[in-house]
Amino acid sequence: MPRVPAPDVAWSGSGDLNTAIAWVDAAQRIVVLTGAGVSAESGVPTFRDAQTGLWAQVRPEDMASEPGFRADPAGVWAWYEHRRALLQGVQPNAGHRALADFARRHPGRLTLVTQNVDGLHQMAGSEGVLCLHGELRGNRWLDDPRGCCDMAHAEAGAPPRCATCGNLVRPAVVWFGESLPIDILGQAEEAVSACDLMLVVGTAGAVYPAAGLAHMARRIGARVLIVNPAPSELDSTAHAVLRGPSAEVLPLLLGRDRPAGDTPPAAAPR
Ligand code: BJW
Repeated sequence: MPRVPAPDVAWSGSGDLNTAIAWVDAAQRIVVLTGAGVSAESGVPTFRDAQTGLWAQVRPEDMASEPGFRADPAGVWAWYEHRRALLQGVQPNAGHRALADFARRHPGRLTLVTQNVDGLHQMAGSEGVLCLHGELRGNRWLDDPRGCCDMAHAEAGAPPRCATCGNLVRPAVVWFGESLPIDILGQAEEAVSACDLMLVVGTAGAVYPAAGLAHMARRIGARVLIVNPAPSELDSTAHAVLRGPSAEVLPLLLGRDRPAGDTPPAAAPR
């Protein structure tokens, strides 16, 4: 029986890509936690990659916090408008498609939890995506809306505001120091608590509580497998790391590019 040809990915841990494929095949409930790296091959910048990452250009406390927005609403709004413009025309890549395709072929087996705000998983056809950090294209009121806050008035170079009370419109993303949407985080934790395999893909694993989901998976006895071309803060939590770009690794791992009729070897015992 032919084994899956070794891609340009390195495996750290005992086994190889075929072992990881066997883990996927054996798993009844899989949770996938994705981060910015999943969209890197679509041309969306990550946050922490040296030089190309967003945090190499701006300070997170200035651009991704409520105090930062209150201090300079126009500057922060302009940065988000710029990022929204960059998303125009961006398409999902083979990694996003492999996840959506797997979920379609295996209903109920995969829960997709993302830190990404770019909407590319949804564009690829993934349903029920649990968006921990909100959505870049959405807006909401900065302060709890009053009776007058029903329509926002836009002025050039400034975020829209309520003409009566001045309440500002802000991006519907989760900034540092803000709580994640409690229902979404709860659903993610519930899925993790019932999973037997967690894939952690394209995240530096530096931001909590999202990264804590991987620790939780490990604690409850699930296998934890990382897909990332570079080291992440979660590597020591994982059973194995596949070192490679997700648009190449995910199709191999999740079946899209696997040779028909190939049977991976049985999973190694945990
Ligand atoms: C590839 C690739 C390829 C490249 N293929 N891979 C516990 C301990 C310590 C701190 C805390 C803690 N609990 C809470 C905190 C505080 C804070 C936090 O985590 N701080 C740490 C940074 C120290 N967390 C919070 O504040 C959170 N809220 C919270 O905890 O609320 C409770 C609370 C309330 C009140 C007071 C106190 C607590 C909120 C976090 C919100 C994060 N928001 C952002 C911005 C979103 C909006 C926007 O887009 O502007 O979310 S920050 C940014 O980081 C964004 C991301 O979703 C998030 C994670 O980044 P990600 O996805 O990992 O990207 P990168 O760039 O870091 O990594 C990319 C990876 O891809 C790399 O590993 C590459 O190698 C890899 N890669 N090419 C595959 N082709």
